[in-house]
Amino acid sequence: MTVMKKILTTVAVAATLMGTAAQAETTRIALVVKALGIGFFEAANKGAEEAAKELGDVEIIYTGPTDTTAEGQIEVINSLIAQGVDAIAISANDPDAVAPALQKAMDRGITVISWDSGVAKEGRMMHLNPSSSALIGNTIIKLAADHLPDGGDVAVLSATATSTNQNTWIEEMKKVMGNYPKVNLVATVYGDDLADKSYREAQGLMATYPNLKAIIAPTTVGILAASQAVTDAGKIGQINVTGLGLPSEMAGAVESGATVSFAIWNPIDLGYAATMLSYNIAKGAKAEPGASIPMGRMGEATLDENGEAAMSDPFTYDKSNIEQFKSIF
Ligand code: RAM
Repeated sequence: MTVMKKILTTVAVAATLMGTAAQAETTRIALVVKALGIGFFEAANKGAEEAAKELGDVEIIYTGPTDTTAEGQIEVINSLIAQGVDAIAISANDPDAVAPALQKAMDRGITVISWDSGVAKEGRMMHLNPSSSALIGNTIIKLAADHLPDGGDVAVLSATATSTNQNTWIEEMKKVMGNYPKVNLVATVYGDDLADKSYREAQGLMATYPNLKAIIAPTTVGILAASQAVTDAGKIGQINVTGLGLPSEMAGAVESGATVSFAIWNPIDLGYAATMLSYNIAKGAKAEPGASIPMGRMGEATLDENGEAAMSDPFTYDKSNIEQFKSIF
């Protein structure tokens, strides 16, 4: 090798090393969502970007499959492992199916947490619930029952049948149905967090249960589609659509009366908190029962015996406040 070539090679090697060093300083956190194109997760991503800006040395990789399947998420996880990200924060389409891929990620030293929709204990270091699951379950049935003084038939329009968060909330809701003896739960159907499938499922409910008085959709995609289906069927005032929605997406339904009221926590705060937790665990915070892990302006997450924590309480929106919130999330 000539002297010149040697110098050039040395420079190239040094540059590569420097490049690696510069890259290593940035913590890459992947926010894996149930599917792309869902407003709720886009709002959470805003919060993740806010946290990244505050932390300064963080890059957010916002990613997910095109539909709400575990298979799609497994592909995404495998590609993130190949990229060598520092942390994965996932809202899971199935608590068990994604666990082996996430275990592989943890074996490679990647920090893994779940948020919004949980992963089985062995597939993550901690899980961040938006709020107490019991409180959410109580809230969704109360929202329906409060407007049914004489009781009547209600049905649930959920996301996917394997979605951890919706299944937990529905279970919690069923535990307190006894408090509403005149309210009958006639069916639970699944719109898979797809607008068109949710719309058709809402139409199916109206056709099958002519006395239906309320549709409870504990999903932002489902509630929006159901309010549209009720509106198109000319059933505003007859069937109240409620559950969990985004003020920005539900303002029209509240105005028309298709939805009297609905609830949600702040999805921006949730994405922010999940990012802060991922970062702090990646930097050495121990995610173990009893631990309190800081989440920036959201305070601290204190982990219970299952390694779960809750962020804050849901808030109810109706005609009195929707205008104020519809431009925020
Ligand atoms: C949808 C998703 C998400 C859920 C919200 C309420 O956006 O299913 O997981 O938390 O609804």
